[in-house]
Amino acid sequence: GRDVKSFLKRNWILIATIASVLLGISLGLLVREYASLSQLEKQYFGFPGEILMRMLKLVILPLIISSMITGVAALDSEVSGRIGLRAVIYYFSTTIIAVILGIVLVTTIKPGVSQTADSIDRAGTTPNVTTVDTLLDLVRNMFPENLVQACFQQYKSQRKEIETPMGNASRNAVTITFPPFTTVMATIAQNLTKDYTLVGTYSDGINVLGLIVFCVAFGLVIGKMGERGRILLEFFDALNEATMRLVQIIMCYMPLGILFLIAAKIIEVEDWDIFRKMGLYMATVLSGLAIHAIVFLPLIYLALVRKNPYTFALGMAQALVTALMISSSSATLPVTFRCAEENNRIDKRITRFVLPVGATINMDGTALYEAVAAIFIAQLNGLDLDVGKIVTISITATVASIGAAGVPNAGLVTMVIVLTAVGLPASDVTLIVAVDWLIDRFRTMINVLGDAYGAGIVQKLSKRELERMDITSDVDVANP
Ligand code: DAS
Repeated sequence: GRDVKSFLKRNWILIATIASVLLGISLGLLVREYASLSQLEKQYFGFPGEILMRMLKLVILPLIISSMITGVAALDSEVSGRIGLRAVIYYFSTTIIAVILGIVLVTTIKPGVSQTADSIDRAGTTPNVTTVDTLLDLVRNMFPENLVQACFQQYKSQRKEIETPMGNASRNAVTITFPPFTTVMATIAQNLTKDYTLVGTYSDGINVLGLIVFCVAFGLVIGKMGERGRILLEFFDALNEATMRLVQIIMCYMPLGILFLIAAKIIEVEDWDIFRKMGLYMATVLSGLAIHAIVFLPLIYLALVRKNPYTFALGMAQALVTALMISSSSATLPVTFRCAEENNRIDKRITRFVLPVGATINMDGTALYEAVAAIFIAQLNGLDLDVGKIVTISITATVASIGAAGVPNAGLVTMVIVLTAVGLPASDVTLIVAVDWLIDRFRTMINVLGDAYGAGIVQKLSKRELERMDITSDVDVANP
């Protein structure tokens, strides 16, 4: 009756999106079966999907700037320090849990033992990345030389200018890039494009971490400027509201965009029998992600927030489906904001502060995947890992997931760091490239889910501070 109508009114975008995923998959299979499209026609097919990616990419910059600045300024520095600390502790502990879960599964299921490395046809060639350079770049990019560079990190590493051929898939990519890995991704793209088009255009990648560092500093400063600061705050708050209205419009277009995005992907994939060879490896990663999402994250949420974790996850459904379709936590961020604030009623002073940071450094799905894939490759090489190597993998998988950008295939890129840390040939990353386009979707979904639970948990743990601020603050900027 009436409540069905109101349910449909509230959730029509989610229902339409899920329907369009199913439609897109069947459309893609039909086209594969009955129509042989030229390479160019395949690209045209994906065009509506490319427009969706561009729309989401477009709003990221105003969204991160306005949410981070107002989010930090709305909290006084001591409170934001405490909230930030809670968020970082949550990120670190859930990532460690995900890594341990991955290691337990891959050493139990042993997907790489029954095969050898040469039983799997490799895609592409070895990326040449050094950990030291990456780490140095990581620190350098936290302090961009100017705001323009912070926002539009022209694709060049401090070491050398690398030209990046634009792959077909790169047109669908999100260019929210974490430059050190831009460097690495471009290196890989340079080597892999002939067999495996690595997504990611670099001309206007946004250095998200540099932007976040700037916005936190800027937010803290204007938070202390009294009346004059308030004018700026009102501006950025209005910017945030305008951006979120834009997001609402983009979400109306989403079902159509997603339909063609997934259909084009289905059409584009050539090698399907790779799934047979990599079946056990994929089952290990996917079951790890499922257990983390269905057991561990909900348990932590239930223990700390004392509310039904699955109702919370249901509220995030639109963001989870989006992450599954576009493999990018950063580009899903606008939807993550809307679901967290509208459906799960999380306080804007929390979401604006923790969601952008979470989307950049909190990647449970990626960490689990890095651990599983590294040990899978060790098994393929007949290398049995002692405890020391397992511990090294746990640490580097955690670091690699923090360093990975919220862009497609970032986790594949940072895999090189984990492999080289345990003496495995970096070239073995090419053993898992062929199925990464599918695994990436699922780990991105778990990354987003982990960020969302994090916002809910940090809000609960910060209840006292928020209530005290509500009593004291006259005009509450973040939640008008
Ligand atoms: N696709 C990345 C993300 O957006 C995750 C990954 O590549 O591991 O979170």
